[in-house]
Amino acid sequence: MRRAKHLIQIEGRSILSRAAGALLGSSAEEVVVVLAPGDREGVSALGALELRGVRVVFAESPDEGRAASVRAGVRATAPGAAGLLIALADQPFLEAADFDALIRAFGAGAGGIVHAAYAGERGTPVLFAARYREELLALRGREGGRVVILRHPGEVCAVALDPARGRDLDRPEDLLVSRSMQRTLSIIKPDAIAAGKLGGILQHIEDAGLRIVAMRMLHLTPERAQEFYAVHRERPFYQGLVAFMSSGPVVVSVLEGPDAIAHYRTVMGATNPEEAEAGTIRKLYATDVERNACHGSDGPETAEEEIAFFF
Ligand code: IDP
Ligand code: MG
Repeated sequence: MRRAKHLIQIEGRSILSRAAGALLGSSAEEVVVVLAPGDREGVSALGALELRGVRVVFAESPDEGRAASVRAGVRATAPGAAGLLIALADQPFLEAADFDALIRAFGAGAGGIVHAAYAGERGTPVLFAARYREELLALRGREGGRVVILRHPGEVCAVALDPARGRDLDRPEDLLVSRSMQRTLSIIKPDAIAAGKLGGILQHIEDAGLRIVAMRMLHLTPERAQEFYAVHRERPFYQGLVAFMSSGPVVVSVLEGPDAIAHYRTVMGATNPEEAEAGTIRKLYATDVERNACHGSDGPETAEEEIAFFF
């Protein structure tokens, strides 16, 4: 099954959760996320953000297009709000400071509609004064906030943001980057092997679309484990980690696939299983932050080094 776009992961977080998290960190008074009706995966991707105050509502009609999402979001905001900032999940590189720049310009009276501009071109997010609430609620079909912007040229003000942070995932170059074929190193750690989870984890890896192109079971000596984790030499957990990694057999493998390095990190979940998303290997099989079932390379250079370490 193809994952919906807002669940695409970057550095271990869905783009939805990245965007909502950045908004939560901004000076916006409330953050409302609009999902398609019944999008339970979207809800679970938000995870702890809901506890921190992000509110989830569902679009009014799944097939109508953008207007139904705008209406649901606007309706869910407090009627007393001075302004409504509309942002998209597929701009996952924007930061709280970017949203704050729009909010500050709006607060300073720059205009009734404040939009982001990238290298002089109008873009999202867009902040509408509360007086446009009814016009936003009147949008239909594929109409978005643009329609309202075009109606009020005299009210519009641009705030320049860094185009690198404003890029969205629709651009071909972003898709190209995220689709490139890669290899990554996987280690199934001693805790998982001892618990009889090797088969389950390998199945999980294959089900995630990663191809196992090389594989070996071996027992790391403490010296080899030290060498493998040398980057963590100064960390307080280093000695324990080395003892754990050399405590029993491991299975090392090379995984191949589109965007394999980041994809496998996503499939594994966060280092600490308590923070790992539901359905990830670490959530399912890890015991704690040390005995966390698996290893995956964290970048192209480390992948190359780590593959050469074993193969
Ligand atoms: P990663 O495996 O997700 O890349 P790293 O930060 O590179 O995480 O840490 C390497 C390994 O060291 C982890 O997978 C885990 O086994 C162990 N580790 C990381 N942080 C801690 C900690 O705080 N306590 C104990 N062990 C840790
Ligand atoms: Mg690491």
